[in-house]
Amino acid sequence: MLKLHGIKMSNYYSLAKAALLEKGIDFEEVNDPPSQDENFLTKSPMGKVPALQTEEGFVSESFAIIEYLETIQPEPALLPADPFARAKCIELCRHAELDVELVARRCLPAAFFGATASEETQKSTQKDLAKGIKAVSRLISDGEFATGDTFTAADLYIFYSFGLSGQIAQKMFGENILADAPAIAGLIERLSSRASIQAVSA
Ligand SMILES: N[C@@H](CCC(=O)N[C@@H](CS)C(=O)NCC(=O)O)C(=O)O
Repeated sequence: MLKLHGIKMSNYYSLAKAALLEKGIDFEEVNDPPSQDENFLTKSPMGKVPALQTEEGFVSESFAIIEYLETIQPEPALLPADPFARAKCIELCRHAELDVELVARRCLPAAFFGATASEETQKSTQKDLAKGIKAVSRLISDGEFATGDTFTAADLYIFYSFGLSGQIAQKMFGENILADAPAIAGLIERLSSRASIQAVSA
């Protein structure tokens, strides 16, 4: 059986867990915190979670995990079959992670762990975050889900990237990152009642 290694407070672990639940694949959870220990690095070379343990070995990086799950169990699909629609879905996943979540993370140690973020870091984070949010706003559909009328991996990336980023921005800048992004706010609201996401949050 597949084993998902990581910690429940990680948004990427939550994302991978929600993907497994969406697929209806049996899996076990292994509480395994991020670490730079040699043993952990053999599972996840950057020492990050999640890592998925398969019969053939470990896979790190949430998107690689989703791709793997999609291949071993194509239905229900988390990535569209049509090549262009698939590329657009992945484009949205990447922008949510790289241009929203990773930008906000620059201030994560200051927001939650008592570190200091320089004025310059705070300014560039706020500026780049606004840019990333606009990019996601431009790309999301006006349908029920991020890419249209079907739930995809893009919904997972948006839900879990914006969740953490919103908390960081609120703490650091007293800012609601969704104030000028009503379509994303509406999507996240709808997604929060999705069974897989509710099960992960429980
Ligand atoms: N790009 C990675 C990001 C994973 C990630 O950043 N995980 C965080 C927890 S949410 C982590 O393990 N951080 C520990 C560290 O950075 O050393 C993915 O998609 O899986």
